[in-house]
Amino acid sequence: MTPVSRLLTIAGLLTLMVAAPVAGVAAPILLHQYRLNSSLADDLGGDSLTAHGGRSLYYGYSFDPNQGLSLSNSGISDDWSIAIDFLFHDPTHGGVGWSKILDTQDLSSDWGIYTGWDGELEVYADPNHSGSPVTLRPMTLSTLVITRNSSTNYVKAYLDGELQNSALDTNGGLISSGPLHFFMDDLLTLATLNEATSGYVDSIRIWNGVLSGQDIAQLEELDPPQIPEPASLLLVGSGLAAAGARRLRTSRRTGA
Ligand SMILES: [Ca+2]
Ligand SMILES: [Ca+2]
Repeated sequence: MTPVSRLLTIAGLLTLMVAAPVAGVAAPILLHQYRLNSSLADDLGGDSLTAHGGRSLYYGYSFDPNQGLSLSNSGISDDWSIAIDFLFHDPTHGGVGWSKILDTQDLSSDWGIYTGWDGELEVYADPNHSGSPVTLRPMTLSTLVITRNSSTNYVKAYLDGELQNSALDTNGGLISSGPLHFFMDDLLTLATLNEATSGYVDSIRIWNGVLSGQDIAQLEELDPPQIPEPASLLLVGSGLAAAGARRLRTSRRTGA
């Protein structure tokens, strides 16, 4: 067994642990897992992410507008799930525009997943879109999971395990053409708008199928809160602030 095939086997086992099949849809396989801890490498041996000007920190990746991450060959197409543990410094983008979280068409179209003017989560599918009833908190890590199901054409958005909103992607604007971009806008199609903002991403996971709501509710954060060794403090930078923000979120969820 080659190292690559062994890794794929590990990926298959991980899938069995977290993902049950949605009716009529093959069980999703975890294709890529990025912890982003001082590295852009894939835990499962796939392609590394490419950075576009941000900073790789001890616990994650910090970015200014349009300094996000990309993956040239994601291996997904019309059925997929993507989990992103991230924060925006200001999810409202100062009230002046949307901010793109996920682009599936090599920055060639406006379709994608965004935060909107009020900091809500926007599923901008083709030709429908919907905004979430809740808004993202500034400087607070959230676990966002997006799924696309080719049997229904629905794209669904879950925040911290709960379904928030969905939209019908009838014309396939959120089908992946291969490359994925995170936190980068399709500037070519909206040259007068800069639909991107600054933030921090803790981890990214990509499946080639549709996770169920039950799977997503049970999904654990990939990197639990960590306290750095004193010698590492200088390397942590804004990653430490992000860890603090995560603890705030945990407190809020438990009511503590
Ligand atoms: Ca755009
Ligand atoms: Ca991380």
